[in-house]
Amino acid sequence: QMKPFPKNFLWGSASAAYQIEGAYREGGKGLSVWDQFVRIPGKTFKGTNGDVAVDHYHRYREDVDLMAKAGLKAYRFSIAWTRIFPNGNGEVNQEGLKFYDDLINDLIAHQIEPVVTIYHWDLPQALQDEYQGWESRRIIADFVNYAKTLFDNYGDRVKYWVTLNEQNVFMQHGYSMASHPPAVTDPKRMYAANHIANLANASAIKYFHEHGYQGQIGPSFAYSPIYAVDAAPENQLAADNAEQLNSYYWMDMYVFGHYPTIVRNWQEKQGIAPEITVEDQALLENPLSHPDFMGLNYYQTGTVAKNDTGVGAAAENTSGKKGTIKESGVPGMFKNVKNDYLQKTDWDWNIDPVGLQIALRRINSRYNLPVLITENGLGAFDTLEADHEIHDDYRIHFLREHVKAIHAAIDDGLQVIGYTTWSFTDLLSWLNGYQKRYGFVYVDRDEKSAKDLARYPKDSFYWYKQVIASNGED
Ligand code: BGP
Repeated sequence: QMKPFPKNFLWGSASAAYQIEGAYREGGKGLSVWDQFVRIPGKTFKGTNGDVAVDHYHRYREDVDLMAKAGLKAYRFSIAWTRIFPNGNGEVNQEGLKFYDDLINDLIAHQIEPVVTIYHWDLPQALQDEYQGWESRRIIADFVNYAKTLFDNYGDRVKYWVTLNEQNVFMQHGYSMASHPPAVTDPKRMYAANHIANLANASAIKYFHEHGYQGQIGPSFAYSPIYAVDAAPENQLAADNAEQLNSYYWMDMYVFGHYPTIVRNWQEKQGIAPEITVEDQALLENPLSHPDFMGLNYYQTGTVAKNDTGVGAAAENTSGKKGTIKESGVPGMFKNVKNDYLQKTDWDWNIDPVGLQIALRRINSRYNLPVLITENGLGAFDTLEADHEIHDDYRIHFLREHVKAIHAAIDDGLQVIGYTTWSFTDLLSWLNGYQKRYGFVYVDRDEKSAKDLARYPKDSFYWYKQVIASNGED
């Protein structure tokens, strides 16, 4: 007999403002770095952007109705900073505040718990222009002021707050792979900006804890547990390098308030270590700055081998043509290799449900925090049949195996608060356009068949409804 899922388990789905809302110049919204970035030719798949996205801004009631039909207990969404503060700071935009106020009320009216992400990558362009965004310590006060505005306005109804979504991803893509704004390749700048993001994150959490708001707050981290390619000790060591560099570097800071020694040492040797002041240290080590839960975005695991040859960074597969990914790694530390035991998606992401159980175990044993799984899902090509059905058995299979892995972790005795899949409706994939679909609800963006962005529940929608109704027994 397995331990059951907790009674109040948050079964849900997730999204992010830029990927669903559209209405990029409506409601007094300011422009974000993404509004600008997508206009640079060649940056996204066929130049796709979120100007209209799936028009959730105008159709949120229809979307919330569908969530209620699926029986969702929770919905994770992000707030566009530029709707609240069009310039990142200064005057509050009442129309923006009202949009999320209405959305939150609508969710609550349908007994859906709002899980609110404060920052999901859409930095106000004004702050990038004014002081280079995350590269300036001035962002700390602006971020806290923005977060405080949300706590003050929605804190009576919102009990789960996510500070930063995937800091590791937006930093690495923005300052190392140059595939997200501000699209530079400079590890020194990356680690410096990342340190400032840590200070902003810690300051917002501390503010929340010090001011008596009810609820829980934490970051969402994109964690891909790492395997060694085999039992050779050098490869095992490389796996440890990768784990420290890719993941513990971020999660240790959130929870312990310091960076892992070996990464710090490695950075110092290359002259790319961020500057840490005595005040920073005090803030970061203050228990009030530490999260109440770890948000986990889990998609896949990685497998590595030693890297003496100096293989460096590579771009990711954004075409959906399987097998087009290039070799990559960090010279002297590890290189990413194929795992012969795992199948891959069309975008070359490893499919590994057991890896989710491993992720939950590693977070538990290193940090001993409850985990809210804030993202997990399968990006795939879907086919809309003539009768508007979508037979996504591959997605059902993928999610079912991951639900089993969560159940196994719960049976291990680990505390998992909820599971918000990526995503509820189809939405924009940052670099892969609209063809890479994740939703339970198909959104018809095909210009030939429909211009109206009609919503059609997929087979997985009805499957998930069952899972929720049976509290994970499926
Ligand atoms: C995460 C992001 C999401 C989402 C997801 C799927 O990194 O937090 O916003 O996009 O990945 O990724 P992709 O769209 O690249 O397939």
